[in-house]
Amino acid sequence: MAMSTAAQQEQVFAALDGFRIEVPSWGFANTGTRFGKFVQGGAATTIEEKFADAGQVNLLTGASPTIALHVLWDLPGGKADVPAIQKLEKQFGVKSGSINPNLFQDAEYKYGSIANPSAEIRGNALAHLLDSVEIGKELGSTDVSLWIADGSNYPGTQSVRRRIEWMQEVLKSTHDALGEGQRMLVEYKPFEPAFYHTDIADWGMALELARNAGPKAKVLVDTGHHYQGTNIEQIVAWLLHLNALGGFHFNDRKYADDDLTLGSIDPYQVFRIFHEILSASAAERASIAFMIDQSHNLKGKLEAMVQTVVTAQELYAKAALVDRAKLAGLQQECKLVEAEETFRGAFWTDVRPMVKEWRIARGLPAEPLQELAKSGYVEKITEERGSKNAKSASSYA
Ligand SMILES: [Mn+2]
Repeated sequence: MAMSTAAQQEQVFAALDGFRIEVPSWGFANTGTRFGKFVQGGAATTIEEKFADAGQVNLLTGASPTIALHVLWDLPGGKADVPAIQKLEKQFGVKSGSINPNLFQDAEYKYGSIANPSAEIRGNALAHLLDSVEIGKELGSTDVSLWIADGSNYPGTQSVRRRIEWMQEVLKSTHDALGEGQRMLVEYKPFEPAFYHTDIADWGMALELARNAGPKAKVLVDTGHHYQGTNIEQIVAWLLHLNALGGFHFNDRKYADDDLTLGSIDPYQVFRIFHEILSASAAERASIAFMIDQSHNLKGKLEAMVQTVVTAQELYAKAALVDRAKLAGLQQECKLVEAEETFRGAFWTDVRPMVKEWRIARGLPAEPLQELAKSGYVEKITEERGSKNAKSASSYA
């Protein structure tokens, strides 16, 4: 028997009350492709503008109270920038979220950062990681989130094994500097920017490096960082089983790391991932950080971010509707069609009216995207930031 609408509503409300997803500072700034950069007049040009935009997304959705910070772009002065960030937190009602070191932009990282054959360059990378840990401590942020772009482009040109040892050493030293309550998340990616071998290419490598570093290190799953056809929810189930799932970078992909809007290509996959999360215990679930990792070159940045948070809420609400007790019984009896219909039925439920009810009940705008359009916020920031962005467009080489 299907759940009654009242019971469904209760499930959806409870799920949405507990659902938070972090927005990335870089999602509000101008970014480009390898081929061109289409500058947007309303893009954030300063850390203050990024906080303002994140605050706006949180006001509209009630679900994004934290902003991921990128050390190099958002705290170029390192720890000295912390008081300014704390001021912005108060001003815009958004807290600092994950701290993201940058080990890929500096020219010295041409042959790698924490896996570079040069001990001096590895030392510089470690120093940046330790600075990032300190920044996280001062901001009271839980996660230092590591994406390591290291790899090589030509067979035979690097020792894959030596590079493993070097990474282990740096990651262990970073782990040992973490404070109480702080964590280190290790992200993986099969290729790009390296096109022959990537030093942390899949979840197995990330898991082993995390385990070797210590108990505060967990794996970060970026949904766009998998080969076609990879069963991501199975990876999620394994990481949950091993108490090694730290969090997610959400986005969607059609071909590779495309940074497309979450759920725009395969919403059913996001639903399946959320089902695994909601099958976990409340304690397990509480330790999983949901983050958006998208930077849109064509869509309006505010609109894209609100649309993504709303989509995440809708897919999470759908997954909340899976009758997991019933499903467990059907799985045990191998009642395949009934099990699949129970699972699929939740996915096909139109949760939008219930999500809207939830927004109204929580004093939030019933339609966040429409509210954004009505608010005139995008026009206002385009007006304010337009000339700065036009300048950056002409100086972009
Ligand atoms: Mn990512």
